[in-house]
Amino acid sequence: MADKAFDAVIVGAGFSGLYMLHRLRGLGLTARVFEAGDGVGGTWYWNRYPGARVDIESQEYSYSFSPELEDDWAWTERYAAQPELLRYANHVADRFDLRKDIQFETRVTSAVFDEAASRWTVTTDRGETVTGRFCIMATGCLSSANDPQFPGLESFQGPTYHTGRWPHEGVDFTGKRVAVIGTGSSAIQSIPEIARQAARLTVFQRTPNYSVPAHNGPLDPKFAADWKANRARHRAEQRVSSVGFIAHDPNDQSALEVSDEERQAIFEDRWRRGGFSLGGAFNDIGVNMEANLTAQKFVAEKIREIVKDPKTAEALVPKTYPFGTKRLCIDTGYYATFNRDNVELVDLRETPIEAITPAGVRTSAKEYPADAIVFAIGFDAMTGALNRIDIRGREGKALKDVWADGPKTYLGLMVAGFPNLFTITGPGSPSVLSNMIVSIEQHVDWITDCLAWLGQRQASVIEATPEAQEAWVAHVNEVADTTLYPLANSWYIGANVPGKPRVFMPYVGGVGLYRERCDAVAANDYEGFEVR
Ligand code: FAD
Ligand code: N01
Repeated sequence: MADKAFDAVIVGAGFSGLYMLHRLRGLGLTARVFEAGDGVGGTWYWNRYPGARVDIESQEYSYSFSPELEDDWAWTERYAAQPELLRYANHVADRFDLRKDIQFETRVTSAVFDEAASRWTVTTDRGETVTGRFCIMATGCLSSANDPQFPGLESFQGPTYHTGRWPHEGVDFTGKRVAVIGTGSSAIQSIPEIARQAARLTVFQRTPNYSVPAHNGPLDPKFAADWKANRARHRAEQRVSSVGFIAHDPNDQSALEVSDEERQAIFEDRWRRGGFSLGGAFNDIGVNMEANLTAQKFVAEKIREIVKDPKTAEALVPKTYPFGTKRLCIDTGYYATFNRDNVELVDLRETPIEAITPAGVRTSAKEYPADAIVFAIGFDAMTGALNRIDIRGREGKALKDVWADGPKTYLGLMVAGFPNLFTITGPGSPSVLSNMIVSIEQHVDWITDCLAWLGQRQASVIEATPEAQEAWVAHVNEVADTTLYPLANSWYIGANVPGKPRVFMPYVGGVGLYRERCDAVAANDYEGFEVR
């Protein structure tokens, strides 16, 4: 790869980077993609822990930009597992001949805007430097794993794993005593699988999560046929929906306007359907605490029904934040796993972890022996991957300094002071509150249209104005404050990373409304942006 000056440099080869590259090629632009991993797929490349799979039904969680691609790919399960998703990402890379512009095993360490040349200089950990007129961050919202910070960690004698950096060759826990720390989505998916294999599993829980059964299984051929026959309509529905997928099936009734029996029947129906449809049961669960309490109570009863030991069941019932204000977990047999003789739950609210010891995990009550430890402790979400790159805009200002009090963007797409730098699914966009593939496609399409428009006008620089950015940030906060989301200590608000500023990062306004807003900005000659 001799050419070192590109129209665009893209960082990341997950679903965002792959589609971005494809669209830029369509514009006739040159691009280089840098990817830290040695393959494509992003999330599905890194998160190879047992049980990893989508929480949105496979057809919905797939690209829509190419009918031919949709025609020649058939999902095997209702919720595709990580290996199938990784195969899909590789299939896309091959089908559109994307690999030749992707440089793997290369981490971008800095991106610096040269004001005189209006170009980004991008440096990698291999010591090479390239330039691009545009720099597009496809670095992912959940790609920088939180490093475990427990005292004594280095003394542990056995292997340790982070769910977000799982060994490619897999891990055999047969006959082993395993400790899992964390009870978020990654833990909830992996715990039932590890429990089946390990001799003994100890789960260390700091905060219980709401989890709903996936009812996963082989893809129903009737469902697949319906999807195919009505695909155009389903795709259109996704794009205008609030969350980017239709299985959510929002019911426009208040939880408080129906009788207790009717409410129970609606919840039961959605529990039977599985997945996120429970979140769509009523229109006020996310905004009205009284309505939310009905959902909290419903799930709590389910947990008490499933888990036989009352003390364990009680510990698994979330009590400190409203239902749905952390991303709902979608599981296969999670709660029932605690009925197994070889599984124990340790409630860290009662007995916190004091240290990792050479032989296991010590809480304030006792030491739990372990041969291996799995850290399912999540990610420095939304800003982590960006802040780990030294990104410098006008006057050499560093993005992490500009964001010291929390991220500020215009539409989640650009940052004032950082011309020609785009963030795919950046903070301030619906991203993690949605079916991310739908949000990714929308951002990539918007950026592509924007670059085409700049080309037509022979303009070379686009930059968010500080005023438009302030107004957008105010809007994002205003909308979040009308909901119950800010009441949870979630990663949406940065609460999971010690010292991270507490700012509600994603845009709660909904995928459809957000799309309208972005389209209106573009139609209005990129209102809120300065173009030269
Ligand atoms: P990623 O897939 O995270 O890809 C970003 C890539 O950028 C990575 O490969 C990374 O190595 C690379 N990168 C980052 N920084 C650098 C750098 N400095 N230099 C070079 N390369 C870099 N979303 C859903 O909508 N539904 C789901 O069911 C769902 N399940 C998920 C399950 C897990 C376990 C996780 C962690 C996330 C899940 N998500 C889900 C969110 C998921 O991240 C998105 O759906 C989607 O895959 C994001 O694609 P992306 O390309 O934007 O980012
Ligand atoms: O991470 P998390 P994740 N000591 O941050 C605990 C997507 N995803 O990797 O809640 C003890 O949710 C922490 O406790 P607390 C999805 O968007 C989707 O599971 O901070 N415990 C929590 O229990 C998801 O939301 C799927 O008190 C510590 C857990 O670790 C996002 O990725 C699957 C701790 C971390 O949970 C992140 O999920 C996987 C400490 N020091 C991921 N630090 C699907 O189902 C943290 N914890 C598709």
